[in-house]
Amino acid sequence: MPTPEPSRILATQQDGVLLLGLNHPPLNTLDHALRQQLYEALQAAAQDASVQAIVLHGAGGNFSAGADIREFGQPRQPPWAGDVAQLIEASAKPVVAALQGVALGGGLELALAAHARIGAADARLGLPEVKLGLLPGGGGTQRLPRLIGAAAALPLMLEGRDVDGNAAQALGLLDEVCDKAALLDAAVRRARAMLDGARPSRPGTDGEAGKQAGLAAIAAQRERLAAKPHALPAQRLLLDCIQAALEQPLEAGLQFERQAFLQCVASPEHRGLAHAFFAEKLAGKSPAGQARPRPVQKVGVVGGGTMGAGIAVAMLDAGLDVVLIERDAASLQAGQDRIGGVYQRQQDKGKLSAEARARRLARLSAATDYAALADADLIVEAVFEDMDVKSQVYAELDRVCRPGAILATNTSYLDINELARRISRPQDVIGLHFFSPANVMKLLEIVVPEQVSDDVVATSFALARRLGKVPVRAGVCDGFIGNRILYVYREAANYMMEDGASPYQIDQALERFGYAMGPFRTADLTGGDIGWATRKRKAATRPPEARYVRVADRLCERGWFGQKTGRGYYRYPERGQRGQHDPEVLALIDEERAARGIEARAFSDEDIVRRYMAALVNEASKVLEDGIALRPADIDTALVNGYGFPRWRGGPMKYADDVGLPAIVADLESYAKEDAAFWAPSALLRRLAREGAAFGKLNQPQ
Ligand code: 3H9
Repeated sequence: MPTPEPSRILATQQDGVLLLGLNHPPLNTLDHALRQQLYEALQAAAQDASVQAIVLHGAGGNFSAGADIREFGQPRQPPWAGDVAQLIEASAKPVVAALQGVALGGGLELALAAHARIGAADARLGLPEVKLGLLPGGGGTQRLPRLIGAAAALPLMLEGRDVDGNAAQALGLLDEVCDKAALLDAAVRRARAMLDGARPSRPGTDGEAGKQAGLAAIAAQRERLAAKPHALPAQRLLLDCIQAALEQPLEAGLQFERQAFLQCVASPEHRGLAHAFFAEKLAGKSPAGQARPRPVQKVGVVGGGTMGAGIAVAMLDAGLDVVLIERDAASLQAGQDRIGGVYQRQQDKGKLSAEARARRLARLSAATDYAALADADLIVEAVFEDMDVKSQVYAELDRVCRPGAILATNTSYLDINELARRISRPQDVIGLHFFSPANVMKLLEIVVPEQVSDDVVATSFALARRLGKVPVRAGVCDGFIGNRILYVYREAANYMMEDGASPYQIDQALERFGYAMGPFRTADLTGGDIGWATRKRKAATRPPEARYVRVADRLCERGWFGQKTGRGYYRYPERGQRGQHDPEVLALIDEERAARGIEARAFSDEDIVRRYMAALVNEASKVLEDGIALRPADIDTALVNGYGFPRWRGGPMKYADDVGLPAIVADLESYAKEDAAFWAPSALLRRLAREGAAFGKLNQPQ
């Protein structure tokens, strides 16, 4: 016989107070069974004479992470979270919500309907729906503005930000903050105190001044969104809902919210964002099975350049101790200054207090002698991208580091297998590929060489979580997942430029598609010199038959490296200004076309996007075939978090599934008539298209 599912609601009584514990571990998501059982428990409590008041809490450390996102793809059954919330609000017996762990989305909306809220100081309260292309649909858009005022409620919902217990109390979201261990007792006490009918008043939107402040905040946000090419429908609808909260009675506002919520659920933006959410969860699971992470507290960073300094800041921010190593005193000082500079800028912008900065810097030490790494648990090498230079660093690490220390490299494309083979402990070597600025960018490629031991992989995933990064496992090859794919779609952009599209048109087409910046604008930002050096280094090994567009080299020969030199593909007459089109660049491209006998042809914006995406998806599919990425979700996660792919589209593999793989194959086949070596569809892509399958299928366990 199948074991019956445990009850979603745990009910106990204390002093005439009924404690209803949400019991759907680990996060008490509000799936249908939980909503149904809670609804029934509340109805029963209303009838039960022994119950004088109710405390709603979460069993197992969390209140609730909100609606079960997986249910949004399926027909949903009542009672809705909003129905449960209304029952709570209408209860003649006082209801107190006791919040600990996470109280997010629909979870917080239940609490907003209660007659009082009490929470632990470290609880996380928020309405993050917008991050999933949704808006709060359980009454949150109506009750939060009424509780704390529309002007304060608006940014919380529009940014999907969460706040801790103390901040929530300051906002008026919590009536009381207390110790986690004392939470339930305090909630029972408060519920009993409310038995005489005294309920906290809701200051909320009372008064004309509050209403006008709210309307002004809404108008300002509307203007801001109107200027954004890709504001989400959920963001606009959210503002409409908050306005309804200011202008309409609660019941009408709730109905308005319900319609807006259903519109969001049906939007492609929601599907894309939900896909990105689950792709990240999948990518973030260590592929090393049950292997236990090694403990990490002291980290060495070798190299204090931009990358090394950013990595050091990321580690310090996560509470780790850092030893910075450089080859001489001057370089060491420069590295320390870079780290100090990052914190100084954060402090100047008001993002970091002087005390927090001092606490972080107190965990930083610096040395020119590798002996300082003798007791480090993990070392990240971030020196110049050259096998010999890195090998010398690794030889030193091999000599001084304690057995069991993890030796990580931040290389972007060198052969980590080769690096590992050159030392006596290849099992401890792994790639941790950070993206610049390393303390800001979310993506961390965890590059897994042949001989690495499982617990080193497990440690790297655990470290990524601690750093607040989004990890993706990658195999060893030139460029790993992201840079390997980037190289190919950048080439597609170069080909289109040489064949007739201007870099400005290409950028514009891709920005309209959803990239924050097109490829040529991005090249100007990152600086043309780095790519130029790489191309020169690789020139000898480039297949002679491969097409090679020389425009970037020609720009670099003139010293036009992009923003930092004031010229690149664009002109930058003033620092920080958006680039202007440059007729000299267009003339230079014309010269290149003439030299190659290419007659410029017209590309529509749609042609540009199709070619760019076909090149991207085709290389991504080869990355899968080669086992460099384990699943399409890993590619989606990498491209969204490290390469500016629009998150609301879910990722390139999700995009390919949405367009349909046969259409992508047909495009590739037509382009292959021009250049078969570059455009021929990968075997995997052909097979999936033939079978009528989608990449999404490969995300499920086979
Ligand atoms: C909403 O509430 C709409 C309402 O307004 C309207 C109602 C009508 N649903 O992240 P973790 C899974 S919208 C389904 O590793 P952590 C997650 O996939 C919702 N599944 O834990 C993973 O599964 P698996 C608004 C969910 O401790 C497992 O739980 N709420 C949901 O690092 C563990 O997750 C949100 O947007 C969910 N809501 O972080 C909150 N949440 O093990 C979204 C998690 O199979 N969630 N899972 O891979 C989060 O931000 C984080 O999960 C959280 C915990 C911070 C809560």
